[in-house]
Amino acid sequence: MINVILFNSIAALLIILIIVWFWLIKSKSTQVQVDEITVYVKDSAYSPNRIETSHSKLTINFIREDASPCSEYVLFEELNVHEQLPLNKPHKITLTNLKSGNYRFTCQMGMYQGELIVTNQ
Ligand SMILES: [Cu+2]
Repeated sequence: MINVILFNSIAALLIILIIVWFWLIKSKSTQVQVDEITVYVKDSAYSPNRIETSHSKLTINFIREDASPCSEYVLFEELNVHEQLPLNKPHKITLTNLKSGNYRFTCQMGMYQGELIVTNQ
């Protein structure tokens, strides 16, 4: 009897862990199937802040709703991209020749943080 209860408890716990794990993974990253994605700059963060793509060319449509001067520029340091984001107006940045790797994108002072993950090889 005690074994049955123990077994059921472990089974229930495993199911909860699996659900939480998938839910957490899903909420963190956005897998891009098309070659364009919209990223909101608001509430002191990029949303989504983790973008995964298998493309070598990707257009990111930044929509900055955060008036903080801190969010005015977005930098992709490794890709040599440094662009000004207008307030409340979409601004597209097209990245080309993307190679497999992880690329960080940040505001000027690095308070806003995002990551672009390219897996095209
Ligand atoms: Cu900043």
